[in-house]
Amino acid sequence: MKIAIVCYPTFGGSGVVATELGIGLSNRGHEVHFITYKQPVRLKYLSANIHFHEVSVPEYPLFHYQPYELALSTKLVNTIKKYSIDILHVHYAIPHAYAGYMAKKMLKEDGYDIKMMTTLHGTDITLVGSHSFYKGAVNFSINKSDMVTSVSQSLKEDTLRIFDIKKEINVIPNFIDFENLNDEKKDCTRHMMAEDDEAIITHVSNLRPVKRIEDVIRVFAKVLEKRKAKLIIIGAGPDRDKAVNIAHDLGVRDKIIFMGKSDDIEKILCFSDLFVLPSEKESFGLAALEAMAHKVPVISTNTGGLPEVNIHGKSGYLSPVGDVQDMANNALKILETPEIHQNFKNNARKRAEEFDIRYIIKNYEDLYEEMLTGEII
Ligand code: GMT
Repeated sequence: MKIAIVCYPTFGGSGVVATELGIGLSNRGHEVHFITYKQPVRLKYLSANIHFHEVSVPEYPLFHYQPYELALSTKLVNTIKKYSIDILHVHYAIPHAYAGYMAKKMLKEDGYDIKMMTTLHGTDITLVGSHSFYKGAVNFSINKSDMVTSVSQSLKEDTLRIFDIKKEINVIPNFIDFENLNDEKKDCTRHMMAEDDEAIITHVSNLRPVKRIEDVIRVFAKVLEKRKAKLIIIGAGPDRDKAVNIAHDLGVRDKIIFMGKSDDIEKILCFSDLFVLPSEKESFGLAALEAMAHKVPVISTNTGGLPEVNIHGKSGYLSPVGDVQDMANNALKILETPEIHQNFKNNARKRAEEFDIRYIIKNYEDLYEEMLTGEII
């Protein structure tokens, strides 16, 4: 099949999932065209089967906001026609489903019937999409998609509760490409980050309020009351300074390494002892799944889709949002006994293997086929 993928090219989870999916599809012989404003960060190489088409929006003094959706739908129409694309797959509803639908309508005028799948990722529904500024357009474009998927059961339920959706929502969870994980080959330079007797706790996110970065620091400070540890924070975002201030106030700043955005998350995860994700909302928690794939147990909240990924008492623990004492107790339960820690590490990896791309990708292929033929595979 020839598949056009629209996504955000940044470090966010939806862009990562879209890129890994495109790479996976190309490995299975499909021709994949990424259409977005920058080459996706996880897309390291292009090949005969993987193409990238840049959407540019020239500055014009009259525009206070550049009309990205307009440029995107025009680019979609041109690319879809030029390469005879079969499927348009947009990730993150805002504004991609809306721009995709415009492209679909324009193509229809020329007698070209493109099938469009929209994959909902989380904040496009729970945080941004539900805002009254966007809600009507998001509702409309989800209903106009030929196929809709969500990355967890919890997100499906949120979507049906928040919007007036007339379409079936298919749940296809996020995944890990274990073949390219290379976990054995990474140089695990633990000693550069911490002393041998210090536990390494890691957090990866875009440091937005929804991630509750202050809770990461508070949990860490409580762990430090009982044992030696280091905290590594990977990612950049608006709450970074707040996190630094809280760390100073709690007297733990010198035990925290802020790494900023990184392409080397795998290298850090390979020597991490624990991963902390205390989010307010989390439709899936790809960062947690990536940690688990590297045998890192997860201390998370029980919000959204996290219980569908992290199994309480097996791959980690779940706590109510904001309950830092419970999260710290759980962290210590795992870190204080080597046998328990080893058990959780093994369970985390085993659980992550259930999300192997080899099992998940077929679900997308079947739905593409269904859109094209009308037959349920
Ligand atoms: O919240 C983020 O870190 C970014 C955001 C995105 O769309 O890029 O993540 C959402 O999609 C991810 C991939 O499907 C999910 O794993 C995240 O749970 C989800 N974030 C939220 O729901 C807050």
